[in-house]
Amino acid sequence: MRTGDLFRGAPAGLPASVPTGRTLVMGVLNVTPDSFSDGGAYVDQGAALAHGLDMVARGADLVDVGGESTRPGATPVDPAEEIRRVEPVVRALAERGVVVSIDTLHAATAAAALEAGARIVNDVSAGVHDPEILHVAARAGAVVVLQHRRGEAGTMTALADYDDLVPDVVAEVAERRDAALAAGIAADRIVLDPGLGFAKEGTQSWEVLERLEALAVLGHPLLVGTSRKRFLAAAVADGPDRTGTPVDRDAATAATTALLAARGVWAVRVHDVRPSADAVAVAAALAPFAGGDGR
Ligand code: PMM
Repeated sequence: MRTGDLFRGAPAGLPASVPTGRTLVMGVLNVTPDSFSDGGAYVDQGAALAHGLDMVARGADLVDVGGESTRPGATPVDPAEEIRRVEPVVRALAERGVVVSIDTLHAATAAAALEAGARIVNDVSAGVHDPEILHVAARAGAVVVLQHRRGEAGTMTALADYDDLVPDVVAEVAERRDAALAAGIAADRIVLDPGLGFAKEGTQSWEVLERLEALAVLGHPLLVGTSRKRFLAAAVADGPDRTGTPVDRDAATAATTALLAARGVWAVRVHDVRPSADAVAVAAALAPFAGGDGR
């Protein structure tokens, strides 16, 4: 059983095939030409499907399909184009039994993806960009990931000025959680995410990551995305001069997965699935011996 300081159970409403006794690995499938680390690799829908299935073979429990890059300064995508990119990929994965999450800001895209078989709505704006998305998710009984951010992709980098970082993030997420409840989303279908790298500078992401207990206190399972993010660069082999590429941060990403799994987060969102699946397995192998007398 999970007992880490961040453990708040698992959201209701997912298929029984989804494990509940350990941290889940959510594989990232960006069907976009411009995501920060893998943009362009899976624009072709056949290649996207193959990559999604490959991630499952490598240990992904969930696949998060996105058709619009959320990186700072990314060009917004029209929902019609976004649906064209993601809907066939969601449907094909869901038909093969994959539990799919749709990473979108748009109610229309969420609705199309849910109709195509997605079970989770992952909105990095937590319903700020398009409030109707919360109603769409509520009607479908979907699990909803509410992520912290401020502003939009084009403005968030300039909005990292907090009175008191961790309490401010928690209060802002709590507001979005309340909006989700008001829209009719059941409390046990809400997952919270601190939004590392979203309106946060490098050291702020590290601080929020260390102090996640403050977010877990709201009582919902947590999903955390560290994968390949710039804040990792300051600590790892690609160095504080940040000359490395996002892929150079995969080992650091897996290290964060091990720590987060030991603490009991519900899920981590990663690009390189296998090392994180192994990190979760390592944490799970240690878990039965936690709380020993130290000898
Ligand atoms: N990060 C990105 C995109 N979507 N969703 C959630 N819930 N949490 C995250 O940290 C997150 C996200 C960053 O972009 P990428 O898809 O290019 O990695």
